[in-house]
Amino acid sequence: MTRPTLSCVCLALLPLWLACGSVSPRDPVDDDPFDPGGRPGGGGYGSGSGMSDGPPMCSESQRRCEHEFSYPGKGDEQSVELRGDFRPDGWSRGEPMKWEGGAWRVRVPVPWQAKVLYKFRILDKDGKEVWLPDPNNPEGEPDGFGGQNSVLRGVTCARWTCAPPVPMCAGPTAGTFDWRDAVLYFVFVDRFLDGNPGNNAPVSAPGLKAAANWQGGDWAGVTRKIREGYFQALGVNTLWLSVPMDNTDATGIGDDGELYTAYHGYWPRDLNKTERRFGTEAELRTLVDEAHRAGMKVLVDYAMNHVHKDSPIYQMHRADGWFNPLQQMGQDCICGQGICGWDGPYSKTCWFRDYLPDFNFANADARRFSVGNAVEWLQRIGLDGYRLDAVKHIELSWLLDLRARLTAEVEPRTNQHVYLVGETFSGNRDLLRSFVDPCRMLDGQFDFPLRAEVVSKLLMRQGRMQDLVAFVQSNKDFYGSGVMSTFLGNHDVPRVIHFAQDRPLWDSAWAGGRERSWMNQPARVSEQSAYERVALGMTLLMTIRGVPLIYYGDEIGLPGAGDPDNRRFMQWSNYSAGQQWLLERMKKLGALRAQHAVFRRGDLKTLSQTDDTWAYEMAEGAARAYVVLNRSDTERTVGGLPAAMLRDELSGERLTGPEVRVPPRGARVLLP
Ligand SMILES: [Ca+2]
Ligand SMILES: [Ca+2]
Ligand SMILES: [Ca+2]
Repeated sequence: MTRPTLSCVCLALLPLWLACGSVSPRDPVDDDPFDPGGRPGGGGYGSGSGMSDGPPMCSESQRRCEHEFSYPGKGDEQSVELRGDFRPDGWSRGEPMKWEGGAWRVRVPVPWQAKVLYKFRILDKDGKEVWLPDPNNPEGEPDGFGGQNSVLRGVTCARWTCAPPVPMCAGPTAGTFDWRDAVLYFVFVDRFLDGNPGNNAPVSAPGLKAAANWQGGDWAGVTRKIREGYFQALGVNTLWLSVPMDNTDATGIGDDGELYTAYHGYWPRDLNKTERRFGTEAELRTLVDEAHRAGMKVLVDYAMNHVHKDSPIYQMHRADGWFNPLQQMGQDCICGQGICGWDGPYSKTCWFRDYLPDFNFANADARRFSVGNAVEWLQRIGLDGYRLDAVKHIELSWLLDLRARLTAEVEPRTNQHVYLVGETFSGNRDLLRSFVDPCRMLDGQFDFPLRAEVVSKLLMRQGRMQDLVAFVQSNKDFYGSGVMSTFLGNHDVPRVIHFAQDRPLWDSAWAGGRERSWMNQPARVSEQSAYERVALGMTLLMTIRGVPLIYYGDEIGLPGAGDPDNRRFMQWSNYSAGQQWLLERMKKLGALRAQHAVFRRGDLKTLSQTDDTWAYEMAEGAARAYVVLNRSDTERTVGGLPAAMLRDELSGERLTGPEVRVPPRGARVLLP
């Protein structure tokens, strides 16, 4: 989608409180092909009620005055933006300015008689970025990074507008927790730690193999690891738990012809109950409370697309339009079969399997039920957000409704933006981006396209490093105000360690690896070099923006081919030297990211690149950090760094720029 520039021409034509104030700089309403037409509420200033002669009625705290900001400039700048606290997310999301009458200008509503801090973010004609205070405003104060913010004070006006009485979405960077700071760990509950053998209940069925059966992991086990500080030691501050809702006891044939149980959580049955094999609802609450006490957030997987056919909600509504019929266009419409492709016209109405009835969210009652169920779980358990499964297979209205209800009902009570991260398993960045809009839809998605680039260029050593550099440069602002989750592995792709072997087990980063899921399964990797390459990939993800995701076990290079072999039970002891080394390196990277905001929020700039090496700077305000990656199997000397003494946080060595040596398959994380 294109990003319309905010133009305030409309101010002359409409009453102020209906005009530009409600339009955010990248509001996609007009050109979003997925937009169903209505805004679900929240979202901005000035959705006030009708016109009158005088100013509208509202308390002073809600009054807003139009104020024109201007920056003299030269007129040859690529762009100039206003940044500041004139709006809750105004520091992270700028207001584009327009060149008019010899200056860059923009009019925005500012709070009545309040102090407003602001700055201009300028991209000059060469694309260089600078942040400057207002040269025409003598009043400023230190910005905490060695520079100055400009200060605007006490603006009042005769014709004010009113901030909406409805709660406003502040976005993922505002609130008590800035989601850019999140580091995520995916606990695949059934396979993590068995904290209570008393709730184990594997299914017995002829032909059912252990890898497809329940294996005993539970919430008590996760809680134990929170108490032991396992996640915190990795720098993890957010957990993603597999689906907690009751799942069926039945077995079903998977798309590979094998018999499966619902150990993964994606066959929900009673949407009002927790899964007994994972523990009681009280145990889930204990887990969340313990996580919160430890300063961690908790997301759970929510599978909204379908239920299992045993589900009471399906039994009640199988014939009244709540579910798409299995028969469509004269065939059983199973996703991926015949006319019912995973993409295309039936992608939202097809059934994943013939025992997984597909919700029809075009039906308002079905949608209200399902969105209400998601809101209810969030509030009842005290969750901080959702990982939303299979986003491209549901009607967009579901997502719009969920976000609107979270903004209106949940966030005002928690003063915390609810993080929604979606799964859209695709390399199509435009498709991924079409769902990313933190105040209307998703905060972010799992960055599958980035994963493919990192795995192929850093771990498999395909192509050239420059290809990865170009991709990351083009990707870093691609999703606008979205906060994407970056990752190397998850439960749908082969274990990352095998892509990093001296001879990778597959020749494409997109390989599913399922030909080895049930036979010829890979053993634990012995070569140290593979662990070093995984660490190299994680060094990149842990030193650039995004929410890095660690898939359980990847911190020790757990082996496994495609689904379900990539979901082996977690290994808690008897680490090999390579595993132990990787675990220690992951802790180091986690600590560095936690200590230095520049990695989480900074801007990336490439300093040098060759076929095998890459040096980049991360900068935020006055803070600087430098990262150098070497994917080759020989030591390399890499240039482009500052000619100064730098400390390598990974090795503890002191090095002097502008050139530094980097070990084979190694990295430097340098601080001044
Ligand atoms: Ca158990
Ligand atoms: Ca169950
Ligand atoms: Ca669907």
